[in-house]
Amino acid sequence: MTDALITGITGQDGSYLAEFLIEKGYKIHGLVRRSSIMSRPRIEQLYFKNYNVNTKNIELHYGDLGDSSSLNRILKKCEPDEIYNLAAQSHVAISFNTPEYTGDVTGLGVVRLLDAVRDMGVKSKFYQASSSEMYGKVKNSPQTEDTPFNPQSPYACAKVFAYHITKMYREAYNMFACNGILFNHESPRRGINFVTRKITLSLARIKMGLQDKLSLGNLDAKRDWGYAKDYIEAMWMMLQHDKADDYVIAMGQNHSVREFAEKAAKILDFEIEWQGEGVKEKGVDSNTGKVIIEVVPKFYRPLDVHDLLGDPSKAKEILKWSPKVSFEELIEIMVKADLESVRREKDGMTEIY
Ligand code: NAP
Ligand code: G4F
Repeated sequence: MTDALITGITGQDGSYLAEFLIEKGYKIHGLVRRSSIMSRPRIEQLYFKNYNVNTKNIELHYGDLGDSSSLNRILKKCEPDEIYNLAAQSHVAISFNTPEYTGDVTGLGVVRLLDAVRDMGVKSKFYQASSSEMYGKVKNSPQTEDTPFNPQSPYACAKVFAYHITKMYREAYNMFACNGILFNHESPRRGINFVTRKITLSLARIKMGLQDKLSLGNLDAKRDWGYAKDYIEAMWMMLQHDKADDYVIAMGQNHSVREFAEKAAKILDFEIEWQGEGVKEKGVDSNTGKVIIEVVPKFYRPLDVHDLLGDPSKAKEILKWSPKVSFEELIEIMVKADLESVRREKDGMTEIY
């Protein structure tokens, strides 16, 4: 049996990856942090279905990327064949409020883990969750594995450090370590303060009469958005290849926040007509004349990344990876899941997904 350690197992990607690897017959070790509420909605169902005192197909271990001692202890106990480092303070806007913490966990956390692997002499393959955010104010478009980085946030600076230290450990210590440079990927499990999920959940709540307006920041930012379930497969593919390398994972097309909101609204039978400019801009539902989208300055960032577009040719050619879910299908999956969860919320049932 192959043992995999997933840091960030309680997050969007970690939860999908754990399901994917269990299906493949892996034993999963998940690193989890202590929190005051014992709630891990994204992995609860998977855990209770697969945890058994005898087989223990899934085991959770307390630790933190800020704590080397926990990383050493977990590696010693699990001796994983594959490590997927997905844990991070992953919110770009919040990284401006917590720059030092973000640098510590998202940046230094990676060298803590890599060095624990080196110290233990464990022969683990290592995946680092690198990000398109590293390209920042882009130098070339579309972005490939060779495009220079130009980070625009504490989060992106931390990810650039993590990218280089992963590459450096690969070269210096002959470790099988890969960077997946993933462009934005979304799902019904996306955190509700990322823009896509904020849009689909808020519009579903407006539709069901539980909310008046959706408040957004920069409507013109463009992202190359794909489906998280397609992207976690690419992580696994990188570690199955015979040579460790770095790969861009993207759809190869981008869209604005404005376009995402319009398409999500249409699925719910709203027709958005934009009126005004800048912070005065509003999205009016032309069927009812009601303002359902407003621009609120607090959602602007001190620096934003305006236009990301990935070129996944290398992953397509070498790993034979390709995405299955289109941009339009992704929006539909998210809107339908949120409408369903809001209906349950309205009926007084707890949301489970
Ligand atoms: P996410 O939903 O925010 O999940 C982050 C995970 O990291 C959670 O499980 C969180 O645990 C854990 N974590 C945070 N701080 C930690 C710490 N100090 N020690 C241990 N665990 C910690 O993120 P995601 O969207 O799944 O993304 C996964 C990874 O890919 C992240 O590294 C992210 O930066 C990167 N990435 C994401 C995208 C994207 O579009 N989703 C694109 C490129 C790269 P709690 O549940 O306890 O908070
Ligand atoms: O959804 P976002 O917060 O994602 P962002 O900043 O692109 O970061 C995500 O993708 C990265 C990959 O490139 C990951 F590395 C990172 O961990 C994370 O998963 O914002 C997308 C865009 C931004 O330009 C933002 O300014 O949407 C704009 N936006 C407009 N209004 C908003 C809002 N973003 C958020 N979160 N909330 C708003 O109200």
